[in-house]
Amino acid sequence: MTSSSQVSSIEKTFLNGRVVVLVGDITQQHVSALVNAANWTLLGGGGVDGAIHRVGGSAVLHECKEIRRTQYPDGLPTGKAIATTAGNLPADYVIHTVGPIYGRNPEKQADLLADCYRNSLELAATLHLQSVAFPSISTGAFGYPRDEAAGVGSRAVKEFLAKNSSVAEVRLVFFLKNDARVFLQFQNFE
Ligand code: AR6
Repeated sequence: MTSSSQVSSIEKTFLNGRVVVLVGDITQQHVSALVNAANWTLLGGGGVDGAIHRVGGSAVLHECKEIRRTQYPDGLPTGKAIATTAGNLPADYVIHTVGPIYGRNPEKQADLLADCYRNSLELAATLHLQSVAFPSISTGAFGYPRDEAAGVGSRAVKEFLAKNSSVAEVRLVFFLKNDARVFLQFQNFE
């Protein structure tokens, strides 16, 4: 039985259905890859990160630790993306990316947020993945205003899809209906 909080409601689609905006829980999305709004440690945290590790289980954390040890001993830089197993999540992979903390580097924060979307999608394409679900990166603990993040994120997704034909669906998942509403007001898809 699915509880009402687990039901995803589609709010709108763009780009001939390749972009789907919905209200739901990122950990309930049946897709090739879920994107995690991680931090540089890759060792978990609150918000999306906490939920993904909680549902994904120890396999996700184990791979994150291995990636830290072998590839990023100093942590994953902001804007970069790496992939791990999805453990018990209903996806094949988790793509972990680190969004910018709003206000810390004002001249670069929009580019860094765009990098998160671009690099996650490029990694998904390299892995031959069909569908990718994103949370609204940086708009929780990292404080990025939802209106600004909507413009930056949607532009980056649109630019990627214009030059890529292998990723069939990008899902943009918002926890609250009002967050999706703000996104739809400020998106750059149309
Ligand atoms: N499904 C979909 N969206 C969610 C969920 C969920 N289960 N939970 C929260 N959101 P945040 P950030 C929304 O804080 O701002 C962590 O501690 C939430 O409403 O998860 O990039 C990490 O370890 C918000 O709009 O990510 C980092 O230290 C959005 O997801 C730091 O927080 C992102 O909120 C990253 O902060």
